[in-house]
Amino acid sequence: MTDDTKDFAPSRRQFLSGAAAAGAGAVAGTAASAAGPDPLITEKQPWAQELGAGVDETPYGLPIKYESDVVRRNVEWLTADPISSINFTPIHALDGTITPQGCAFERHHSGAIELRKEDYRLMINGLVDKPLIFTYDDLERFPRENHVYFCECAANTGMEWAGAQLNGAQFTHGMVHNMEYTGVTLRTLLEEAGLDTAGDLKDKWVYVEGADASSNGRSIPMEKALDDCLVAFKANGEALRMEHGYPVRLVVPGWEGNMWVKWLRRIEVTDHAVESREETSKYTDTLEDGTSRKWTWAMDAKSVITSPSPQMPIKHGKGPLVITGLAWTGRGAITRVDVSKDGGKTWETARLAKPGEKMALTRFYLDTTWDGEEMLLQSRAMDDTGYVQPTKAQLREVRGENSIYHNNCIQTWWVNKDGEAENVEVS
Ligand SMILES: Nc1nc2c(c(=O)[nH]1)N[C@H]1C(S)=C(S)[C@@H](COP(=O)(O)O)O[C@H]1N2
Ligand SMILES: [Mo]
Repeated sequence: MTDDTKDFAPSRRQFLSGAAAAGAGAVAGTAASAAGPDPLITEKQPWAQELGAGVDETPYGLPIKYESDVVRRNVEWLTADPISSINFTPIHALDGTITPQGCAFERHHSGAIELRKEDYRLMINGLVDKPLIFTYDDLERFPRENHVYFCECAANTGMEWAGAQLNGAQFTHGMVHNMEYTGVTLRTLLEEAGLDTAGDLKDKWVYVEGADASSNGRSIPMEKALDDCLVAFKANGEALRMEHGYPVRLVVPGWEGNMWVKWLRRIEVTDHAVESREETSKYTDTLEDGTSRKWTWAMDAKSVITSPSPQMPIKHGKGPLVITGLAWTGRGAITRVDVSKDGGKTWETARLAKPGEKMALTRFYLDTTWDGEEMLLQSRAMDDTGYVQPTKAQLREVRGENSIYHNNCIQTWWVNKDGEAENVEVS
């Protein structure tokens, strides 16, 4: 122990336990005595000698500049132009489950529009007794609910049908976000428009449209519309961002993102599915036998390891390692996630940060020790319907080689001895 460190010397008790633990390889820190003088400990740093920023400098805070790489990213070759396109949530760099709006993926068919609350109108028409038009202020006068839900684009992981394509969980799995929504139930508004929700609603549908040029019209069976759909105007406590549908979007828990109509302008009650572009030529799955499956609404159970992953290499060498990731299911709640280090030969059950919640992201951790050897990392989710996330081979048996959407297969990251990870496929 030098004079430099004397002010910061650990107590004898701390020193002993620290040293013992380090010897056993169980802690990730360095015993203070062994480290030698560390200027960050021993020397007074500039930030302790100067004044910081005043409270008037940042009326609305952004992430600190050192986190400037934690941003949405797009893949240029995916779409012809950025107006009808997609970008990806940096899930590799996030933790917990809530996605900040500022980095939650965007998917637009004709760009994000600026629509003032004053100019906002929502019409309910069709097979209702009392067609109605709501202003934004009107919506705020109905009883509100709060729910956390994930929203996943059906095209998430779609590129991977062709084999391992994109190097990063952000790009393979980042068309998903998870927010706490505040809104009025769709049931409340339909009842206000005179829909007899106790009557015969078999074969009834709602057709929902947005105010943007694409309109993104979708048909939703009445049973789902009355079950848990929300007409939402807040996300994570604040107004929706423009790109997520400000001022009002539809939330369709557990079902494919395309149905979550943004800038919601019209809800028509019908006695048939409209069979719009978005539910016929798009978002439909071609199967192994060449036929196309008509509707695939609920997103099946899925998971991905977010770290380590290609954008999150292991930097610390062997010893304690936290493997973490996200799991979700559109059919209920996640009950269990297993992690494999050997490409699916053996599995260990991960720890769920919290019990899985319905139609929301679940964070899992495997607190483990890395021996410094190569790993083929995989995660496998299970939900409360008993469903187990399939391998890519199992999915291909049903779906053939011609699929784009609804790829919920097990993802593999190959981690080399340097701790770098790469997207690979194991058979
Ligand atoms: N009005 C409108 N709603 C829309 C879209 C759109 O282009 N216009 N895109 C849909 C698609 S394909 C998805 S995956 C989700 C994405 O929601 P986000 O941009 O908030 O992530 O919005 C859906 N709702
Ligand atoms: Mo989508």
